[in-house]
Amino acid sequence: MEDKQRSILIESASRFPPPQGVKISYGTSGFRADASILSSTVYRVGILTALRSIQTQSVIGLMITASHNQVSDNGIKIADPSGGMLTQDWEPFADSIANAANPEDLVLLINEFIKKEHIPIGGVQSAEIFLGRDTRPSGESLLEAAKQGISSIVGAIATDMGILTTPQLHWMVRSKNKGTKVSESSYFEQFSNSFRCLMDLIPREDTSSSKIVENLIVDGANGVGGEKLEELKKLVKDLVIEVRNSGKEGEGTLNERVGADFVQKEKVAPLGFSEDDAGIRCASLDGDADRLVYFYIVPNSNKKIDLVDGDKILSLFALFIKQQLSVSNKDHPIKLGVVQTAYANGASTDYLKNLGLEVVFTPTGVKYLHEKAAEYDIGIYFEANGHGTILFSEHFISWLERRINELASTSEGSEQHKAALRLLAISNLINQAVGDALSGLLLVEAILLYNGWSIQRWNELYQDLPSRQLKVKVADRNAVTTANAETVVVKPSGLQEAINIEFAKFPQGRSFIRPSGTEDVIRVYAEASSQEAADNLAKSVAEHVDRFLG
Ligand code: G16
Repeated sequence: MEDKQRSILIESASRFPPPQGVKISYGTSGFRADASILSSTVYRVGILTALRSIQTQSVIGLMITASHNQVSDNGIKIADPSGGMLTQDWEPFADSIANAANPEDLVLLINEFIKKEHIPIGGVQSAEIFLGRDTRPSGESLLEAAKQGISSIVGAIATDMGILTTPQLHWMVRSKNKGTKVSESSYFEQFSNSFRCLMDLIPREDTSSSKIVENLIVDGANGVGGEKLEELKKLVKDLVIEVRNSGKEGEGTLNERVGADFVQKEKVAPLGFSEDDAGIRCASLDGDADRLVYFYIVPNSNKKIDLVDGDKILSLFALFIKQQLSVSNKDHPIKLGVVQTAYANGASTDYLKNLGLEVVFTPTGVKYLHEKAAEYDIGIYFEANGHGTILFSEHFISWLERRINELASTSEGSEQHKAALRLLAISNLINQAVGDALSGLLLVEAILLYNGWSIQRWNELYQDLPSRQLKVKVADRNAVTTANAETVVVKPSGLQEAINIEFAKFPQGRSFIRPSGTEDVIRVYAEASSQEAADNLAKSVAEHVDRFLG
């Protein structure tokens, strides 16, 4: 590293001292902590993104968000050139620089890394980083720290894209690197146009179906998603969407008893919804709008909800795609795969397998699911918490385009031709960079309309096994290590045996634990044949966690 570059780094790093006595770790989707201790981490991630941009000669994204966490937290997600999450190979470097004790140590680590990775810094190389942030009050000052980190690498520039959802930023990074125009309005245009395109391929008699004419009500978690959905809905005339908890003055606090994480984990209606909404199709976004779940309030039930989670969204998508594939193509072998995690309800996995689909499992975190889904011609991944998308391989899209041309000349307007066009429309409607609640919502709505289904009909695809999730606060969550896609505890020894004894007591019992990668807790999941049994199983497993680690 040249002297000039070294002294710029030493000088700027001295303005962002790391917090004392705290170890910061790269978690499920980046760094996350109380916002008050994050400036040095954000500054250092700014440096990392500049190095990644130089190495790949592509635009990289840096998003300031703590997604579903409470408003006082913040965090960083990083988008790689493809628009996906930062390559896992760089996570150890991210961890080590985040924890370097002083500017000299930091420069030493950077120097070692650029040598190992052959990253030519300090010269003529340029780098560009797109910055985005959600609506958290701490976002503005943290963004400034990111800019300072980026500008401390010679030749790197930061482009502030403003307040965005996380998937918008990922989409912008992907689009820019593919050479297409990038702005927020081009994002809205792409998704609203693709939605219209899919709607035009829905048989007329079905669109006039009276089964789902009622409005859709969306809980925006008092975050950035509600605001963006208000924009998008102006371009999507076929849908009547009412946005609540959109984060406007007086509407409530970000993620506080609202949002997809709250609705999915607690299985209760968010604030702002009442018995008057019973039976109506409702959806919930999380704080940075990369998760989507649906629900409806059961009439006369004291606001009890039936949750239609990520597993059911996955099932709806998988069923529709499978149907369209079988109509559009009889002979060409297409590799269609489904990716889930241990949180997937056992009933959803059975349903998907019964459809004849290949179902594979990865640990929690879109970085794992996305990577696995990319191995298929069409890979559909969803976490039960509502984070997911559908990936179409370039190879498959080329084949599909050829097929559409062929059908256009032999049987234009036939059902076969339309089914192939529908698949192409889906590939443009569903965000290919990362799970996106807004694009996912448009696809759900189009499929429901196509099928003429109410949310209740959709929910009947299969019946969820009752489940319960709990959090346990422990002294050191990193004391737990797991294997087999997080279904088995390896450490501390003896804990898995204790869990096995518990779930053997309950019919259809299943339970696992894992350290959260976004909060300082151990998560417990349990499912069983009745709600009472699932609750009891979760409780006794939580007690074991507390006994081993409390
Ligand atoms: C992030 C990841 C998700 C993952 C979730 C789990 O979500 O992007 O893939 O499911 O964390 O969190 P934990 O490790 O705490 O269970 P988000 O929406 O918070 O960014």
